[in-house]
Amino acid sequence: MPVTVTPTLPAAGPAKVLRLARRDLALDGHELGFLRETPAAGAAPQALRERMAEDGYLLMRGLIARERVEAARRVVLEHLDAQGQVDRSHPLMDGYRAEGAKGGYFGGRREVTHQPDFLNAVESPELADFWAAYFGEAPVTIEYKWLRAVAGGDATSPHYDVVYMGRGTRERLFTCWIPLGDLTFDDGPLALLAGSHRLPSYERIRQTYGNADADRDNIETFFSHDPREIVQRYGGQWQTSEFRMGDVLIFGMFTMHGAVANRGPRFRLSTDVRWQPASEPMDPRWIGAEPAGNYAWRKTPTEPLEVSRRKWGV
Ligand SMILES: O=C(O)CCC(=O)C(=O)O
Repeated sequence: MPVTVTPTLPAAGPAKVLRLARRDLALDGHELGFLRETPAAGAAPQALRERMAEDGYLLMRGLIARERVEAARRVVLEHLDAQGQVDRSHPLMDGYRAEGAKGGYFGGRREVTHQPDFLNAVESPELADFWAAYFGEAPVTIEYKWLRAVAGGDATSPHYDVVYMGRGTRERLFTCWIPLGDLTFDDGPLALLAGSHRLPSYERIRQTYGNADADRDNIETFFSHDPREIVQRYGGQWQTSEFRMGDVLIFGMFTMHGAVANRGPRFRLSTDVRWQPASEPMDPRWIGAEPAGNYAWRKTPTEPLEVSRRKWGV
């Protein structure tokens, strides 16, 4: 029997339908609802830790100064523009795609991610202060930055981050998903599966898939391409939101997440940056100026998802 989490209910009116990974879901508060917000100002660290334990995420509105995020957005758009990917019949900062533009994954591309204006946002004092308070000790951020310019096409399928970066601390490493633009639902925001980090119905998934390692096991790394299949079998609720620059969505390594498809004409720009206590072990694959990253993953044919799931019995 799937265990449910407290559903978040939508405003009255017809439900919008969003494409999450490869499945259309109604944003009606059943399989898909709204992320719960946490005020960025004034929350006590203990209350934040409790909410993280309960929800598996914190949606912090306006945590980073908007101007910093705008400057980081400009860095990324200038890079895309130099590649001819931006439709310059609109202002650059509007981020419209040129015809045929595919966007791209720019993780680890230091000529973009280590521009001062980019680092000023993703390693901002606001974030450093937040993490120092949250951990109650000095924080550190992983030097490698994940960066995406998402055009149309398939959106990120559901997964746990731990399969990519689980060789250091697993319990005190957190992802900050930072939209580098104001995002409507049509721009393709992130979605999280509330409950996947703690519901007993997910225990076997955490014990099997959650102990997989992209490099050691060379698995596909996604858990499913179908968000409905997961909630129907295991419970919980997908949750998403629209975003403004400065908002940060924070979650742990065992919170299942994926993305809503970008159905608009603009790029969905976002970065994922990771923070942890400086005292805890770091995954060696991601540290230093030239990290190995997922060095073995996909170097040979990956194990198909169906095979992995059969082995795990989930
Ligand atoms: O932005 C996306 O589409 C995926 C991001 C993600 O998987 C992450 O932040 O770990």
